Amino acid sequence: MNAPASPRVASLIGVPTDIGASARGASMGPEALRVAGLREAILRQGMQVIDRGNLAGPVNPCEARQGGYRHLPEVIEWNRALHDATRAELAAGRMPIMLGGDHCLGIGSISAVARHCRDSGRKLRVLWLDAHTDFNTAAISPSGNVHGMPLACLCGFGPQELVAIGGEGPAIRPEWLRLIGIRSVDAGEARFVDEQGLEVYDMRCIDEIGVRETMARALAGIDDETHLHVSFDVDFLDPQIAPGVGTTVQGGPSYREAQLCMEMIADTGRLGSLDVVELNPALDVRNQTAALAVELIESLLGKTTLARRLPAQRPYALGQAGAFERMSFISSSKRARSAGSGGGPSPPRKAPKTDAPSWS
Ligand SMILES: [Mn+2]
Repeated sequence: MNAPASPRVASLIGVPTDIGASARGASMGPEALRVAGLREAILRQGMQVIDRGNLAGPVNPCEARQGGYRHLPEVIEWNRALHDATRAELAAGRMPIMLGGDHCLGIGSISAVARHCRDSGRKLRVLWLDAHTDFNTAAISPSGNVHGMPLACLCGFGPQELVAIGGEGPAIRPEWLRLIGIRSVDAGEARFVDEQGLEVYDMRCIDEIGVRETMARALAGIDDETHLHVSFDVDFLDPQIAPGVGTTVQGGPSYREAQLCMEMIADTGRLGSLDVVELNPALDVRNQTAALAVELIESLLGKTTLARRLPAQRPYALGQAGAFERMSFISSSKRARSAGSGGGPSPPRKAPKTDAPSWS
């Protein structure tokens, strides 16, 4: 039995809070994404959009750490509201798109997605696009900010109210996670990531094998029974193209690398839910980071430059022949063209199917 593919109706859930962050301002993220044309971008991809407006919750009291956490009661309240809102959209067969807000909100959205998958017998794969691993606990976090802890909480390491937000026990298992774009990890956190065996594709990995191979590996094993959740922290992107975030880290994916990432995710046809978090309009320049996030979301939902004829099966059927071959053909014919400079037209050259890209 084939599970239905990606839902065709998206529900926008604004969560205007920076309760888990150090810098203020991510609370303005939902409106910045709307102003940048998110709804229109989704409509262009042939989907319907329901904008649920913004959830309500406590203000940010800007207090110091207490018992290991900053603002834990408020973090719990916001995440409970988001959990319930996300569940309702999933139950109605729609694709919840959470407009953050800081990344502590991944607890509410992903716990709801995990619960939905449990109840409907689906597998879950979570792609965590981020400069940071967000795998701190109160014991090892330097700051106590919960936006550095959501993955640990989801995997069972955190305060009970967050760990069990979606029912008893941890929401997810570490082996369902793929972390991509990582380039800033606290020392204790790095040890914990290693202990728990998280599958991390850091920037060095991307430098060495390229985005295409990285994504092929991160998406491997996804099938028709998989619900794919993308948690897109805008600080994943290089700060040169995305200055509007509170925790910029040099050396992130470029514009084209980020686009390829999104396009390859779209090609799976399995996207079921999405978070867009940590966009901070107070630090942005003329809303450019919001506009870029919207562009990338459009690619994630299937925008392509040309009509692509991909195999009916999952196109990046990861490891199978097909789309990768075609891409090799494109890149090798481009090389053939650029190599043919100088006198006269270059001889026609048919790229061999087996012409492998240079990084493989
Ligand atoms: Mn994050």
